[in-house]
Amino acid sequence: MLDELGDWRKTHYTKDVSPELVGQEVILGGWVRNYRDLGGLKFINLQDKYGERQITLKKGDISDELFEKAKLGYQYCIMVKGKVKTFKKAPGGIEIIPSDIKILNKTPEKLPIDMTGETISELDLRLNNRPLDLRSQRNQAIFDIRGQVLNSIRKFLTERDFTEITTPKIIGSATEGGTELFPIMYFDKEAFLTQSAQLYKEQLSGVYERVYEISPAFRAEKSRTRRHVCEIFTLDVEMAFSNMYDVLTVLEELVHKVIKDIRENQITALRFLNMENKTIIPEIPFPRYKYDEILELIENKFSLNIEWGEDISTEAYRKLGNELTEYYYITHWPMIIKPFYIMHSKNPKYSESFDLQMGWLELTSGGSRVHNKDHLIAALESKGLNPISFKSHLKVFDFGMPPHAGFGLGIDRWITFLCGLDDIRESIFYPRTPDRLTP
Ligand code: AMO
Repeated sequence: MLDELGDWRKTHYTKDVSPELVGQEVILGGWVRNYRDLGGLKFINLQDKYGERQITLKKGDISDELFEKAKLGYQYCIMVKGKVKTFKKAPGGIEIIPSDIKILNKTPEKLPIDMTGETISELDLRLNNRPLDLRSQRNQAIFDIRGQVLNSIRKFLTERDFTEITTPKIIGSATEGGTELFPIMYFDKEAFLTQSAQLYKEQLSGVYERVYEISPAFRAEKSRTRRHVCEIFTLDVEMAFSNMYDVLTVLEELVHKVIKDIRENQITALRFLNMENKTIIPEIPFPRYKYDEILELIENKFSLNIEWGEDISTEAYRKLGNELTEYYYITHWPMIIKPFYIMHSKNPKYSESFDLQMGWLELTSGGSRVHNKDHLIAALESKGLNPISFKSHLKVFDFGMPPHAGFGLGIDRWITFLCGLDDIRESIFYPRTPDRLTP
């Protein structure tokens, strides 16, 4: 028999149970992180979204009926009414002496994954049981940092006159002309899931000047690596009356501020993930290397040959990451490997584009955009794309489109790095990969 919620409501979260409350009655609710039955003494570690508190049941001090009832299992959902007491040996120096407990839901005796914190179950198994897995302290730390990053980004950009936008995720034709699109049925027509907010953010920079969006994008890449997923979460930024150099400055200041905020507000999470010493507020400006310089370095240092105009291989990036261990920019990529909307440099072989790297990992790409309609049509054609398919986008460039520039930052990749994770899937509540569509 399970108890009903009835008129019980939480009076506090575990984090709010402070020494000032000693002697007072509180109602807490959450899950049993740990349960120890020592005969005449039982300890419950009750966890909620913020942390945990110890509930102590001593035979004789509480009613026999309650002592008997408190036979609990890992992750039972319970509520506890009780008095706050100081107890040096308890975590946080406080314990709760219960007067009543409600068992709101039970769990099987054997849970599918380890919830004791003693071992970490295998990732796929954890992902199969994700809502349970997310209650682990490790995941609480990861998602506290993820929440902090999103909050800090919003605050930073709002303070700098950026407007938050939201743009369609169902689109009629390819955004970037790539092949990595998921087709869907849109009533009786074919449509696609968007691969990027690119074209819409550009359009809206012609209205609100400085815009950003934090949203999912869909990449039908069959890449089974520890840094690729099919549903990504990106920060898209676009700035009118600006070029690549303005964007480089905003982006490095944003990275600097977000990491400062993490250090200030998430030290417990960082400690839990063993990232306190590794999370260093980076100095700005970040070093800037041109694509040609990077190619030279790769060739001279690692004797790896990359043809001019080719993308940098994973092997080369890995080696580069041993050499350049901080945040840095790679700018002026060859025009031939950049999308149609990227502006060329003075020397048209090169583009006004950049990637932000953290060691070997690419976190961001961006650049100055083409804002002249005729040039944009020519750029589409040079990439083998049909301007007719981009008719509605091109029309916007008849209406006084300002020069603009921007970037897209992969939030999941950044969280993976900031939390020191081995696999990007750990940074996402419900990751989507070529092999995973549930839960
Ligand atoms: P890009 O395609 O480089 O640029 O994407 C931007 C950033 O998103 C992340 N990312 C991914 N993360 C995980 N799994 C994937 N499959 C994946 N694909 C991309 C990376 C990458 O740097 N429209 C441009 C941005 C711009 O120019 O504003 C774009 O989408 O961290």
